[in-house]
Amino acid sequence: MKPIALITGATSGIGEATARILAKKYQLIITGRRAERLDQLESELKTEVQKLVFDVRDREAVNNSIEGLPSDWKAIDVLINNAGNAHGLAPIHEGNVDDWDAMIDINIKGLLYVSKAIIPGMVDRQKGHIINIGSVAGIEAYPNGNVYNASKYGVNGLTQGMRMDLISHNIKVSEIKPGLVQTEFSEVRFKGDQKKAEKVYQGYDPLQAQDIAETIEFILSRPAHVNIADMLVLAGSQASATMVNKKS
Ligand code: NDP
Ligand code: 8X3
Repeated sequence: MKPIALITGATSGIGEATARILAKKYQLIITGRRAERLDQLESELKTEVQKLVFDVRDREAVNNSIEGLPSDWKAIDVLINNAGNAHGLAPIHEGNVDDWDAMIDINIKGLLYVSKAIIPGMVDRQKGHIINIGSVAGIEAYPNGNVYNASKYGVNGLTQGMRMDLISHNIKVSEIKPGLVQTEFSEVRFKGDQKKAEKVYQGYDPLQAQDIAETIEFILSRPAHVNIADMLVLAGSQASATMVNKKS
């Protein structure tokens, strides 16, 4: 039987690409709010799949979904805490409080709710690997990024704390901090404004979801005595969160 990996945010971008890559070696629990996308993905994956439809902000739904897994799916070996987004890009004094709530509730509290539902089982089994998807935005603030930055700084802090708390239980905790990845991220940040979203990725070759998925695959493929604890993965033309060598 293959080991079991649960991926949050598998309906698009990094999470979806990760599901496609990990399907080679893992049974997968794929999660997200958009059920039809999970159905489509399941039909394309050549591995055993369980689909869980929940909003990571809904603690009861998270718990019920994970508790409701069939008994032979409960021993989750790998957790990819990927679900998350930026909502808005505005100076702090003009920020939309609903956007702030969304980013804190999804990127930090949602990650915690899912982790809380899964980590105790890993502790019981004395086995597991958690990979949190942070961001370059979690080590470098940038203008108008404020609350998104804070949410990813939070992921960075949580990753370090989780690693310390879980080290004695044989559970590895890693974080990947991607730079600019061309996914639905900017469409969500700009609330469906395609022109604004496309502009983010023009004039250079941004990272693709596949690049981060391959990084996840690499981290998971290391032997037991190695933990890739922290990886900053930038686009080739990117020097920092805000510095990109654009051709036009
Ligand atoms: P996408 O918008 O393509 O994917 C986001 C995923 O998160 C979707 O599957 C979405 O599923 C899920 N998600 C969002 N909100 C919720 C919610 N409330 N409950 C459950 N699932 C949710 O973006 P990316 O793939 O780029 O983003 C994935 C992660 O990578 C995020 O944590 C993001 O912050 C991080 N990241 C992205 C970078 C980039 O430049 N793209 C760079 C650095 C980090 P659904 O809508 O179906 O619920
Ligand atoms: C996403 C990357 O630079 O848009 O976390 O914040 S960035």
